[in-house]
Amino acid sequence: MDKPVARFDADAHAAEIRAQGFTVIPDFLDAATIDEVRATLAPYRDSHHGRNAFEGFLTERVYTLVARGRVFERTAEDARVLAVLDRFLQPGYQLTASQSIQINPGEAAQAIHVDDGFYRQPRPRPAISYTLIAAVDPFTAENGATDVIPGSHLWGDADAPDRPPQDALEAMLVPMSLPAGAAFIMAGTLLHRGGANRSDRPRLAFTNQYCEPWARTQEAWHLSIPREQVRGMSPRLQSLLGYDIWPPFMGMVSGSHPLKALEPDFVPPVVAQRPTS
Ligand SMILES: O=C(O)CCC(=O)C(=O)O
Repeated sequence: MDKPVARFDADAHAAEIRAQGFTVIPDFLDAATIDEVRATLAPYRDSHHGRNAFEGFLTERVYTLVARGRVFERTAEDARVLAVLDRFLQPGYQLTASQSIQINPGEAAQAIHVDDGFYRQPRPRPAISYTLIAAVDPFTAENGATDVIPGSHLWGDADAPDRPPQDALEAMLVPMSLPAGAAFIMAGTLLHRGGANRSDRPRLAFTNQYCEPWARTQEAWHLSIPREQVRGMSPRLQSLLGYDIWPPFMGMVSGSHPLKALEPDFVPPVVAQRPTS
């Protein structure tokens, strides 16, 4: 990250997403940033193991990653990523998820899925969310690289006549082999899965996901990140975390702009205006 945005061709990346459903940013994290990511995550080792096959019983996740250190604030508002997202999502789009994903040795492949399946709208349709996955360790076919099905973002619903049958999907998966520091952005409509880790080392990655400003976010940031901490974040990140309005007034707090709730002396109107008798 922190590469000059002027040399970054957001239109070319957007064209790749339109054509195949994903695009790679080869130099997303430099070596110093990778070190910072590892150091910031170190205290959370062994803190959250998957509780089901989807999270992955041998997979460790750190949720609310954006609030776990400055490096994750910076990566969540990386100018290159936002430039690509600007080509798809409406102004005021939100961060919907931010987590690290460490797939440990022996982990099985995840079920094939899409990331914007929460929004139960008929397909084919534009993606309602976009996912960035950054490779902190190199991604290989052996260690659990994300597997994707190129072009599947254009498919209809699971029962659409033009869609390959479920049992044909596995053969269509392509592992996203990436060097450490690379990242890819995919449409929320692209079929993919976390791969099986058949190596003897963990595969560390993190993901930031973004959704339309009118869509419900996966994480309720207003509850998971203390307001004192949000106050110290950049205005853009505050907006990504929902301290913003989808005009004319979606996201309001008792009739006011949600940024008002970040003022140090803010008292919720339901408290300030509570009748005394
Ligand atoms: O870790 C990965 O490569 C992908 C994980 C994933 O798709 C998910 O957890 O939804």
